[in-house]
Order: sequence, then structure tokens, then C-alpha cells
Amino acid sequence: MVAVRHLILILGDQLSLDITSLQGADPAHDHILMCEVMEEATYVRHHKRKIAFIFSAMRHFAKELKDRGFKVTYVHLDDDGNSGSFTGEAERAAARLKPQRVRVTEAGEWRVMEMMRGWEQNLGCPVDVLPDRRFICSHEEFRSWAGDKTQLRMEFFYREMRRKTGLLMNGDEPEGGRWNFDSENREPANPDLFQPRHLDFKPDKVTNDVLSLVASRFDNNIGSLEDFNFAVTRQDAEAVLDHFIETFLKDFGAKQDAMISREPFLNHSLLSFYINIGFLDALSVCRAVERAYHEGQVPLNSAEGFIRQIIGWREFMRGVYWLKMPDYTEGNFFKAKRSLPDFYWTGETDMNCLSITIRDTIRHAYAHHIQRLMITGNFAMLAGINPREVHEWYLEVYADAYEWVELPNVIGMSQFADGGFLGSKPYAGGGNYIDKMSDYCGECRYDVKKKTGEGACPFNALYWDFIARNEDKLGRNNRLRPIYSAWRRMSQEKRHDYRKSAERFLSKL
Ligand code: FAD
Ligand code: DLZ
Ligand code: SF4
Repeated sequence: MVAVRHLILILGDQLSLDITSLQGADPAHDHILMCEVMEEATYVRHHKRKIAFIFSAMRHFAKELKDRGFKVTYVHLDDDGNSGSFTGEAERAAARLKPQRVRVTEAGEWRVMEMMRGWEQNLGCPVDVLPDRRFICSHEEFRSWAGDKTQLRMEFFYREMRRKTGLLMNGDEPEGGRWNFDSENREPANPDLFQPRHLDFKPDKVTNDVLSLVASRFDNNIGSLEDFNFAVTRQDAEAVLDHFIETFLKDFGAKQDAMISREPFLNHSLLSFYINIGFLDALSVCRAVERAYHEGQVPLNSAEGFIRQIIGWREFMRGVYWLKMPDYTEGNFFKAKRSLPDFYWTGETDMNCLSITIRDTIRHAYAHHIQRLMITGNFAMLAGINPREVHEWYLEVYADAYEWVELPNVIGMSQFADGGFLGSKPYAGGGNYIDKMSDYCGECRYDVKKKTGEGACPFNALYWDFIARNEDKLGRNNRLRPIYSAWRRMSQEKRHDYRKSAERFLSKL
């Protein structure tokens, strides 16, 4: 047997030819290992579609590597001898191939990085854990930007990333004279009969094998595999990007915050699956969007709004995750204790906004940002659900969920469980907000205009109850000053009614 120089382990969310572990790789000397393992498939009970997507994408990527001449050991979930963990599989391959070194790009999740700590000893050879250069901001750079600030704000970080990448910049100045065009991105819901369709991909043989495997091995997990339509190759993911730019980007900004009953995707890109797994490079995606703007195909508010989500929010979330782990999972600023209601697993609730968002989630392993933030997230925070349970739910149900991006979005942005480290005020909203931004309320059993009592929209009382019961924690927040003034100006009776209505609702939850 020819001696193996490097054994290169590629994890399920590192499916990129440019990943650092593959840089300088030589098919003549190096050997690649990819493995489907129960530990990753079960550390939370992932949505069926998420597992199917990741396994099928991994199998297709392994084939691409083989087509390029690489020797690849691909361990299938049901292969004899599969040890069930990254550590076990790295040990087995190292014992068999006796490489001079093992190479792996750092894992996205803290949990997996902890695992890798012991590898040098277990594998009996040097292990190189390389930085993940798919991100624009390195850990060191983020740490140095964060310094000893007690609160971080995405907007300032985002400006640094604009300067660093040169995206939408004219020298030192932002294109259009402003950094942020969000004020033009809040068009309310407006159902459109001619809403264009997103791309669907028909499962091939590889995907069909994976779908059978997932159906039999993960039958009790949430979700449906029906009409599985994800792109599972890099080429198809690139087609999703092109179609997004041609078809949806123009109105991306205007429709970004809208929610429509029978339109789970609207003008969102559905690119998070493919960027997070490695099929698409975040910076290249942004450059393609910038190009469309310069060619006059899309307006600035849409291009800027989209680029901000990626070089702003996405990078910022990753920075916060690595700055704050492992303690960040424990955040519970409001000391919320209630368990996640059962309807989060079924969508069976009379609250139409929650029912639609959760049913979309079960069906597609997807809900768009404003549904995640202002429907399921908002409800959990107002109802005082334990943030740890909320975090685990989000990690399970979305096909783009990896802890490095999911956790700060849940603990920080959506639940304010970090006490305002990454957000200046909680994203809390009552029925009025949901009614303005969606068409959900028209078909709901509850009356959004009714504030308390039988048939009133529960979000109304829950909102004011949340404000009242957390006055000691939020009362001095400048951005909430008008809200607390309004609360204090209310009659004693009205305040009492709100709190009683919320109490009645919560006692039945
Ligand atoms: P678009 O609306 O088309 O946005 C474009 C891209 O911007 C996305 O593909 C994504 O890469 C990026 N992006 C947008 N908002 C964010 C954000 N807040 N943080 C990071 N990236 C962002 N995103 C995940 O990728 N994985 C998660 O597990 C995840 N969990 C979330 C949980 C909560 C409670 C909330 C409020 C948001 C979460 N997000 C998560 C962020 C966001 O909702 C998704 O990235 C987005 O809905 C993905 O759909 P899209 O590709 O159609 O996004
Ligand atoms: C999410 C996931 C699942 C479900 N299964 C696997 C797997 O079997 N093999 C694998 O390499 N990766 C999987 N992943 C993605 C990993 O959990 C992810 O790479 C780590 O969490 C590091 O971020
Ligand atoms: Fe949701 Fe209230 Fe509107 Fe019903 S009335 S859809 S519960 S916001």
C-alpha cells in the first residue's frame, strides 16, 4: 500500500472544494474521509428533511471528489463497523491507513471542536486543525473588534465588513450615501397572484436511497420527506443563486418583512442551506448580488439589504458564538421557566400565525426570518418559555440550523436571553404588528383588534404582560421608554385586564 501523507476529514457542513483542509491536497498522496455517523444525526432530533439533505449532499460531494481523482473513504450510516462518531471513524481510518498527519478544518460547532481536542492522542499522529476561511471575519479579528465592549451592535460591525470587502463602497463612502436602507424595506403583506416560484429539484437515485434510509431510521423525528426538492449538488445550488438574482432579488428588500399565508418562501433566497453546508461561498454570493446592482438589474435597497444579512448578521452571529461559548447556551435573562408548548411539534393551535409558521416548518424544514423572529420566537419570549428549550427546537427543525448561527439568533436576537449583549431591545410585538405585516389574522379564530377577554388575540395580552412583569429588567431601556410610558398611562383596570387575560391564557398553555 502507498503511504498516505494526509488523511483529510471533511465534515458534513464543509462541502466546498476551497475548504482549507483540501488546499494543497494531492490525489496521489492524500486520502479523504467522510462519514455519516449516529452521533451527529442524533445530538438533537433533527428534522427528517435536514438529515436527508445533509446525507445526500455529502454523498454527491464525495462523488465529485472521486471524479476529480481523489481516494475517498465514505462511511454510510448503516455500513458494518461504523463506530457512530467522528472520533471513532477518524480512529478507524487512521489505524487502517496510517497517515503521516490528519487534517481537518475547524468545526462550526463548539461541541465538535471539544471532541477534536483529544484526537492527537487517540489517532497516534499529528492532527492539523485548520481555520475555516469561508468566513470573512476571523475569530481573532472579531475578538479584537469586540474588545471589552459590554454590548455589541451589528450595525457597526457591518460597516467594518463593508470596508473590509469593499462591497457597495465608493472609496471610503457607502454606495448611495447611507450604510443601511432598512427604512425602505418594511412593506406590509400584499398577496400577489403572480408570485414567481422557487426552483424544485427532483430526487435522483442517490437522494432516493437517502430518503429511504431516513424514513426507516428517523421515523419518529419531526417533519415530512414528501416532495423533497432541495438542491444536493454544488451546481444545483448555483442554479438556485442565479434564479434568486434573476427573479426574486429585485423585490427582496420591499418584501423582506412580509408574511403571507400560502407563500412560505416569498422573495427570500433559500440560500442559507447551501451557504451553511459549503456549496456556496458567502462572499461570492454577495459579489454576484453587487454585480446585479451595478448592472442595473436590482435596486440598492434590495442589494444592500441582502448583503447586510450575510456580511453583517451572519458573520456577526458567528463572531458572538465563538466569543461567548460555552456559557452562551445558559442565557436566561428573564428567568423564563415554562416548557415549550406541544403545538410547536404539530402546529395544532387556534393561533393562525403560529399554526401556519409551524406547519410550514414541519413541511419544509424552513420558515423565513420574520416568521422565526416575530411569530415562533416572539411567542416563546412573551409566554416565558425556557430559552434552552427554544434553542433546541430551532436547532432541530430547520435544515439550515447549525449551532454557531442558530444559537445567537435564538438566545440573543429572538429571546433577548443574553440581556442585550447583541440586541438593543427585545423583538417583542403584539397582534397589531403581526396584523400589519401579514395576512394571518383575517383567517384566525381570534380577533386581533380585541385586546382582552374571550376571543381576543392572545398576543395582545401576552405583550403587555411581558412588558409589565419584566419592568425591573427593561424599564430603564431607552428604546422602550415610550412603551413603559404608555403602560403607566393606562387605567388601573385596563392593566389589570391585560394581566388577567394573559394569566388565564398561560395557565392553559
Ligand atoms: P434570506 O432572507 O434570503 O437572507 C439571505 C441570507 O442572509 C440567508 O441565506 C442567510 O445566510 C443570511 N441571514 C439572514 N438573516 C440572518 C441572521 N439573522 N443570521 C445569520 N444569517 C442570516 N439562519 C441560519 O442560517 N441557520 C439557523 O439555524 C437560523 N436560525 C434562526 C433562528 C431564529 C430565531 C432567527 C430569528 C433567525 C435564524 N436564522 C438562522 C437567520 C435567518 O432566519 C435565516 O438565515 C433565513 O431565514 C434563511 O432563509 P433564506 O436563505 O431564505 O434567507
Ligand atoms: C448535521 C449533521 C448530521 C445530521 N449528520 C452528519 C453526519 O452524519 N456526518 C457529518 O459529517 N456531519 C453531519 N452533520 C453536520 C455536522 O453536525 C457538522 O459538521 C458539525 O456540527 C460541525 O459544525
Ligand atoms: Fe396571530 Fe392574533 Fe393574528 Fe390570530 S389574531 S393570527 S393569534 S396575531
